[in-house]
Amino acid sequence: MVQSLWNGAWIAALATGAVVIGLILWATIFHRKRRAKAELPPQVRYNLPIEMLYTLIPLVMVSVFFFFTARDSETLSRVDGDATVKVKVEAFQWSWRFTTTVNGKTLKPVAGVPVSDYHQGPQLVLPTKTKIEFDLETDDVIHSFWVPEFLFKRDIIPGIPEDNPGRKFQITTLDKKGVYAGRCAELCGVDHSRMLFSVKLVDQNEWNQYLTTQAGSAQ
Ligand SMILES: [Cu+2]
Repeated sequence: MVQSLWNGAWIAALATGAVVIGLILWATIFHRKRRAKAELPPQVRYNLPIEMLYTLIPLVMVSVFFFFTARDSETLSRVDGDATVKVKVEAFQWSWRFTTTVNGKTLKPVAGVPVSDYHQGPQLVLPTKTKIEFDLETDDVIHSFWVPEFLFKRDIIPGIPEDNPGRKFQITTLDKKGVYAGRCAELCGVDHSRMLFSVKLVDQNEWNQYLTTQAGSAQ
């Protein structure tokens, strides 16, 4: 959905650019001054139809952009609340603390320190093909949770109460195993660029194994 919104926005922008550049070229080539005469061509002023046209066309274009963006962001921010895996993400200057709850059982939190390689940062392990709910919280300033491969990013604002839906999002489309780089996407202080983490997506077998190893250390 994010990819097609992105593609659609680019196609619309390129089409708009082509029309604008086309009009500029048309005006400069076919309406240039041909002879060295001082007289002005006929001036178009207070022409109601033309003024309406160049008010309405941008309005229609903006409305179309707005419609698709609003429709998709509405779908993307939907949270059902019934996810079996819930992750509490706590951002702080300058790393992350992840606390995973599976079927109501909370695992030991994973916390990190500022690093220069995301492999060294805190690692959040999650199962593929599962509905996962994230709850974002910050201890200090504004941060932003971003895993580029997920095509999703959300700002974490201090002081937002837990029942505010803006803190939460859910993902159901994580289906490819692997280790994905994550970072903070909001300039948050001197070590902002070292606020790195990783998300490891595992299949159901590995996930069960992971839960077994975590069981001993569960709170
Ligand atoms: Cu940050």
